[in-house]
Amino acid sequence: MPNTVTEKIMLAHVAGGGGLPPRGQPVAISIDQTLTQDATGTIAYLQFETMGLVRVRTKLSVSYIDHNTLQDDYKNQDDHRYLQSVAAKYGIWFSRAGNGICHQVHLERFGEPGKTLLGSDSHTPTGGALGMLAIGAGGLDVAVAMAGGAFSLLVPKIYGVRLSGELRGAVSAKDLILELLRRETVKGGVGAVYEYFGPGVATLSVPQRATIANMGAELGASSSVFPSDERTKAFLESRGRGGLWLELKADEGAVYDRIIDIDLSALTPLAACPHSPDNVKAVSELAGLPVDQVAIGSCTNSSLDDLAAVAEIVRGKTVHPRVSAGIACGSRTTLLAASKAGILSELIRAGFRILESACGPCIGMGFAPKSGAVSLRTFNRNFKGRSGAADAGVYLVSPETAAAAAIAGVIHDTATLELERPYTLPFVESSVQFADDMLIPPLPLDRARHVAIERGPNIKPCPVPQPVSDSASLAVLFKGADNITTDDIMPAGAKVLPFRSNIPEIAKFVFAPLCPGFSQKAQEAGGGVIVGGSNYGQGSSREHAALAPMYLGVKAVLAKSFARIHQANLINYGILPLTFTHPEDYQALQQDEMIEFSGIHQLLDGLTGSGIFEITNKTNGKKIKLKLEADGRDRKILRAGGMIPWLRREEGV
Ligand code: MIC
Ligand code: SF4
Repeated sequence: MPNTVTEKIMLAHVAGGGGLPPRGQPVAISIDQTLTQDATGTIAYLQFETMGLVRVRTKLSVSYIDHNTLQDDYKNQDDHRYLQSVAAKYGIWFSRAGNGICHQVHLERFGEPGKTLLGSDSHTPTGGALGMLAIGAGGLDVAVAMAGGAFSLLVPKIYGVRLSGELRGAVSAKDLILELLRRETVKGGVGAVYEYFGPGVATLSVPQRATIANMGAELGASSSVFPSDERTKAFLESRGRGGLWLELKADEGAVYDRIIDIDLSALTPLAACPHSPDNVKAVSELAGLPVDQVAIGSCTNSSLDDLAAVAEIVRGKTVHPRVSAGIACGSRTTLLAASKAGILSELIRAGFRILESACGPCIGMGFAPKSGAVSLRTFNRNFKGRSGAADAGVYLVSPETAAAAAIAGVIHDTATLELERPYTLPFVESSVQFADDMLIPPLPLDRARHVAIERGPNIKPCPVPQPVSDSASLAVLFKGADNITTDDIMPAGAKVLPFRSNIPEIAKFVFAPLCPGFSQKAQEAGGGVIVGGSNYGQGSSREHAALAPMYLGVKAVLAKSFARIHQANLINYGILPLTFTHPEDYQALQQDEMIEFSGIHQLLDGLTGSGIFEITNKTNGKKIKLKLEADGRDRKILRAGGMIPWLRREEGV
């Protein structure tokens, strides 16, 4: 039977062997590699520690420091030391602060065609650029994978993206993914993998593919996958890893659930306007809009190719006086290569502020724009307030569009720019050298055993959920609209991120942007439920968006639909994910109303039932039909009170 690349990789990883179930059915796959970063890693490793192993059981696990690098007191550095000691003790590679953004470094240094990668970060699918099946998940799922457990998911639908033609002038890979976001929206990819094929694929370099695979996360997709071809081989060879290459392409006649055609030659420069990555407009429509800030970098657009494009556009010119421009290289390897190729000096000369190789402004860690700013960023998310300025308007654009605006001081129609690809790339590529000095390899077991874990005072044990009770009377603590992000539920930024290892403290910020006082209200009410619209929990993989509400007593989320990673996180922390079977019930149910649940245990024990049950709105006596979004395994996890109590019961962990 002909297979897609995604199916080939999944088939080779079905836990316990056997065939791949039909699309939409549950499957467990073995995980070759894991990655964590410092903002999600502390909880992941605190959970891993409770599993009592002496070493990770994956082929490769890497712990990156890239998010919490703004160290305005001891907390973040304490987290870094904790992570470094955990890595040393359990056989994990450690990427020190300054070495770069996890996805960029992983692509350059560890990515491998045909392998599975599970990462506690939603942009883990960046690895799909190399023909891997790379999936983002909550930290607890990654901890389980590090302990040798399989990863459970529903076999995804596969959307084939057939590329033809070639990118022209200043049009870049970013414009391709923005075009897809324009067509598909932020929920278009839920339950699916986007797999790229067709003659246009060979025209895209691995860094360009990485931009596309990275931002596939914004489509709500489980992953994005490219074939592994001659371009993949060339990339791996340029990084001294050519021996890992293997060819991977879809079989003739492979079945896609849908085919989306994109002619690369017909694309034009695009921008995602405030405050959603799918609010896409043509750059030509925005031309002339004054710009206050330009930020280049993030795991989406910080390759050498991207920096070379920027240098080409700003060569001999100066950043406009109205614009504050900053650049953060994706990795130290890239930064060194950019320096060697003269790209960095051109950027410094033009007036760019050089930020460290880390997530930085992408997650509100410094370089916040001015109030009411128009900020052009080459990043992947422009949710309201994420930049650190609540009233700033963030536009997501390509490095080419960002660079042109930095010089002009207004959005410039990049379609009119005369640019010859591939810029200075042949020279740049040949000058790439590995900068491995900031990567610490795993210690041998005999030395690892003696490592003591360093635990700063801000690192608190992870709270464990209480098993769901059979019946309850609960208040609707908050009702939100469609597309509530995990940034809305559990904001990030320089003030909040240092509490990622301290749940009681971080819980004080739950829903802070949308519902100030939520935390106190939830605790005073003795817990309750949250009501959301469709695609509830889109965006970041942060399990804190489930863990902190759980700590505050949230027992269920009632929504029109859920984003995949967040739904799994809710289950892992014992919170019921429930969908409305009638959309009008969502409209009718109001904040602060009381609802009555009963028969929950029977529902969870009925492992194969439809999951449909009724609750009563106590305020008006109305019945509401809900569906529990959980398969047999998930129901067992919920019945046990979450993943950790379930693992203890099942595996004696
Ligand atoms: C993000 O881009 O939102 C983050 C910060 O990288 C998150 C992870 C986190 O919240 O720590 C993600 O994408 O999963
Ligand atoms: Fe870091 Fe931003 Fe990428 Fe998240 S999206 S990993 S914050 S650079």
